[in-house]
Amino acid sequence: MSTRADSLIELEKQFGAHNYLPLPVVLTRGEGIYVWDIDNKQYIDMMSAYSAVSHGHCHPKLVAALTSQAQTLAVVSRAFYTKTLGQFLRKACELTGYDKALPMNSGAEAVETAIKAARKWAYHYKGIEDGNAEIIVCEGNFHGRTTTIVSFSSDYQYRDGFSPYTPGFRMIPYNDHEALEEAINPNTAAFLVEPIQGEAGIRLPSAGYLQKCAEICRKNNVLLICDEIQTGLGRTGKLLASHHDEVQPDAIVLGKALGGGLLPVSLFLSREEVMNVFTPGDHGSTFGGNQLAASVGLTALEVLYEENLIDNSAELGRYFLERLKTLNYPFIKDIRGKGLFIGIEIADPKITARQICLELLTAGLLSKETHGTVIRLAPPLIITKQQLDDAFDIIKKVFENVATHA
Ligand code: IF1
Repeated sequence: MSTRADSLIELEKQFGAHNYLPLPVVLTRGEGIYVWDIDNKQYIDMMSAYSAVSHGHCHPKLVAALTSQAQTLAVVSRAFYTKTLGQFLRKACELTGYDKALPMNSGAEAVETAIKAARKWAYHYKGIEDGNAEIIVCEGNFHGRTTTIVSFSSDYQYRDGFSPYTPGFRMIPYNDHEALEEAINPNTAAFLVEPIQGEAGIRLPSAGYLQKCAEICRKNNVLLICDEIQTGLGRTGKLLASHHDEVQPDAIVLGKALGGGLLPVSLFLSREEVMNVFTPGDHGSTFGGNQLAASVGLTALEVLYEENLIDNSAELGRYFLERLKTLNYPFIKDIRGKGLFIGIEIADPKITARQICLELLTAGLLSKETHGTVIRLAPPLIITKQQLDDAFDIIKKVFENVATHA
């Protein structure tokens, strides 16, 4: 690594909180599926900022929307109406089949919005006594980092030291619809679930799991809320991962790619009855739904269809997964995924996923481990077959190397 890169890393370490352990590379430029570091070395980005960069880096149409909007009007707060917000929300509702949407910025804020909506809905419509509403969540969940959200994490590190925790959550195993049925009681407001668990290691539930959950929720008048922040907007080869099970949840949360890789833009979407629990002053955000975000969000949704990114994710995801499955090394336990959302699980305790990610980095490919054992591959959805073949060659070479040294 160059001394310039070294000194920038040191600078971040000196003045930044140590709440991350980044791979040792300083990125300075991005275009499409590629990024370049400060020494002008090129990488294929197979991580896409955890799916936030599904449209690719610095997409020209999105950058144009961003810059022209920035030069016209960016932020006025929700104390006033603007030109683009309504159009953005209409597009999001029409595409996903919901009546209404509430804009926030980060994913965690959209999840918080979902929690508030579910609770208020439960008090208004289910007649649950104030203070008693419960939300069922799954082991291995990841929904963000706020104090309330980490209160229902099953990951020790995400919670440790951040007590007291917000009550009102009940944990059940993932991919177990019977556990859901058993956990529901008269105080249950909602079931919050990821259609595919990302952080837990690209965990795919059995086919039909979400469908069964939807039936159980409907039967018990419990809201099914799907966190599509990472799995939504084409990542898994459908607009929403819930669609693989032909499920229309009562509500969803979107984020990440909704901001076109440029801005934090998130939404809570639901039916009229649920959204109507919010009245002026109940909930909001200074930046949520600002003109700049609305303009980029609207364009991000348009580009998804104009460039056929959802079908590309489905087709190339299938192709890439098949190719990856030809990699037979003893240190690989499992290769799984849907669309361009793929996890490679490492079996050998002597080889960490991070170590492989470091070697992939050296070989010119960005990826990210999760839970020490899974390498996450989630390239921009604009990637081509040829580019995936290039990525495959790098992965194969690195795996070959790891296998001979293991
Ligand atoms: C970090 C993981 C990914 C999410 C789902 C809500 C949020 C996220 C399903 C919150 C965020 C992130 C945040 C990022 C790492 C990352 C992550 F490894 F932690 F699990 F993507 F896989 N729901 N995911 O995945 O959205 O508030 O961050 O906008 O460093 O914490 P946010």
